[in-house]
Amino acid sequence: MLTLYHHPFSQHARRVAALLEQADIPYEAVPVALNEGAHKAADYLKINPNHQVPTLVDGDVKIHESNAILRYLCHKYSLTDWYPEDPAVRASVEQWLDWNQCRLSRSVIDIVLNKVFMGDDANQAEIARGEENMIELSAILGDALEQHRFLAGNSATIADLSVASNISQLQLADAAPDRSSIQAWYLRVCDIPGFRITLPKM
Ligand SMILES: N[C@@H](CCC(=O)N[C@@H](CS)C(=O)NCC(=O)O)C(=O)O
Repeated sequence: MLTLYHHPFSQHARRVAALLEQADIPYEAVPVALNEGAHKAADYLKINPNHQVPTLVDGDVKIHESNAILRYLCHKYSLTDWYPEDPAVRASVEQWLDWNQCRLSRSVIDIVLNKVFMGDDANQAEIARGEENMIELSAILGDALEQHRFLAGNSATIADLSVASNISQLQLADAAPDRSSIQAWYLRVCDIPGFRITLPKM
C-alpha cells in the first residue's frame, strides 16, 4: 500500500492526491500537521529531509517533490493518458510541470502564504512582487490555453493537475487569474472527479 504524507492546504500534495484518486490507486493518506511543526519532527525528517509535504512512500521507495511523484505514479501504473508517450506531447507536459515549479509556484507562495496564512506577519513586499509577476504569468498561461482545451493538447495530463492545483491555491487568496481561457480550463479540470474531491475546504 502506498502512503501519501500530505496536508489539505498544500497544493503540492493535492496534485498527487488528485492523480491517486482519479486513477483509483489505493493509498493511505497521512496528514502532517504543518501548523504544529510536525514536518520538522525527527521522525518526519527521516522520511523527507526537506521538511515538506508531499512525500510518497512505496515500500522501500521514498519520493519527495510533487511532480516527481506524479511521474513515478504514471510510470508505475502505466498511466499513459496522464503522461503521454508521444515525444512532442511528453515534452509539452514536462515543460508545464517545470514551468509550474520554476515560475508559477514562487508567485503563488508570495501571494497565498502572506495573504491567507501569515496574519499580522504578512510580508506586503512579497505580496506586491507576487501580484506583479502574476501579470506576466497569467498572460503566458492564458495565451497557451487559447490554443488547446488542456495544457498539452485536448486531453488532461498531469501538467493540468499540477498547474491547476496552484490556481486553486490562488483562489484561497481571491487572486486566481481572471483571463477567460484560464477560467474555462480551470472549470474543465474541476470536472475531473479526482481533482475536485481534493480541493481545499476553507
Ligand atoms: N517543490 C516541492 C514543494 C513542496 C512544498 O513547498 N510544500 C510545502 C506545503 S505546500 C511545505 O511542506 N512547506 C513546509 C516547509 O517548507 O517547511 C514539491 O513540489 O513537492
